[in-house]
Amino acid sequence: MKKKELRIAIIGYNFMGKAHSNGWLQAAKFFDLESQPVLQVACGRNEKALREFADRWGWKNIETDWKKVVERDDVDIVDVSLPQHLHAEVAIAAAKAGKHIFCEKPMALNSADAKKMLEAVQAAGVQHYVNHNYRRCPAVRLARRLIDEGKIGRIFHWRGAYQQDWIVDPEFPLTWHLRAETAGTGPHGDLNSHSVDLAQYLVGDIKSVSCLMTNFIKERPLPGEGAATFSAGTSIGPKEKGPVTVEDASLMMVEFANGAVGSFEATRFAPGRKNHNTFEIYGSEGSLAFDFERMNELQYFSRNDPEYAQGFRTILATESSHDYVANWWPPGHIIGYEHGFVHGMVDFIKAIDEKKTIEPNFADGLKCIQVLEAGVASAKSGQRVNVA
Ligand code: SOE
Repeated sequence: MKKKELRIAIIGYNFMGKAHSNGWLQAAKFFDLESQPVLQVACGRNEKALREFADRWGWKNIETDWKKVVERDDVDIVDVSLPQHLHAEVAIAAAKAGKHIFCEKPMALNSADAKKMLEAVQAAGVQHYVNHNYRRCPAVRLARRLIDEGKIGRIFHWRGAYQQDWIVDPEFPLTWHLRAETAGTGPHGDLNSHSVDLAQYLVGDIKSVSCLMTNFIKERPLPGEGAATFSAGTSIGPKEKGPVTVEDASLMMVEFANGAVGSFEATRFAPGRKNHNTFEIYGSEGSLAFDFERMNELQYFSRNDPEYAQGFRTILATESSHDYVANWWPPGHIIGYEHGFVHGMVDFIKAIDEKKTIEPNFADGLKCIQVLEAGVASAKSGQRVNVA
């Protein structure tokens, strides 16, 4: 029997465009889905680059005007793979046109936009998702399972650090990531948004924030044509420079509603740290530690092991009893970065088919933005700030 189709329009075709295209394609190949995702239309401004992208990934049509795309009758899902300053306008228009929305992170530039996005999807009754892909690593899901089973007990501490090194070179150009009008903030929004999402998922809501931000490189060369993508490397722009208007590092301390305390460190100035998204959780019964650069593993310490045998153990989360794994490879045949995206797409399609809520959705995304915004306010005022 021919499956029902869910036709996707992707807006944006750079790094995330690739990761998302692959995700939609793999989802239907490895997982049993009621509906068949169809790569219906790809949208972007540069027609030549868009055509190449669409041909490579198998998008059936191309369109250079996103406003036309969200209105199309042959589209069910709008995949917002754009920089964050464009999320609100596109997502709200897509919701008004009755489309389900798969949105890249961070959800929006600020909580006012995030609220409008949430209201729009609620009014339209469509599915909505913020793509915090790290939540969908089997090892992270295992962390949540151990917490839910009481193995960690009462949580005392969250310690998150998300470090990269791709802008250490002062000649790295002033791409959109480094300008407040397009990125909002620097690693605080780009990286801490992931860490805050993970902390919300594993520990709970955050009540108050103290934050310190700093900027190491005040000016950078203006980017040349085509420099708008995330990549390590040196400047390809002319000698002219412009001001960096986002922070280069953000350090936050938080209090969770359940009484736990936490710290978050986000930087792109940590040489050798490529995508070092890490967390540690310490509780009354045990501890957990995760490092995305070893994403198939979870470190677990149990105070309930006999004392003579206590120590951190490394669990390779590749058994079929670990979330998502049964659909991939046999134990020990590890998975990678792209799988978090595939799992997001699988759960999103299931949420549409089964009319169930998926998390993190726009309500979770709004909470995350509110925490980040409290961080910005705290860094400005030098005071601890309560989360709205
Ligand atoms: C760049 O810092 C980046 O691509 C982030 O934007 C992603 O969210 C993160 O997963 C990897 O690094």
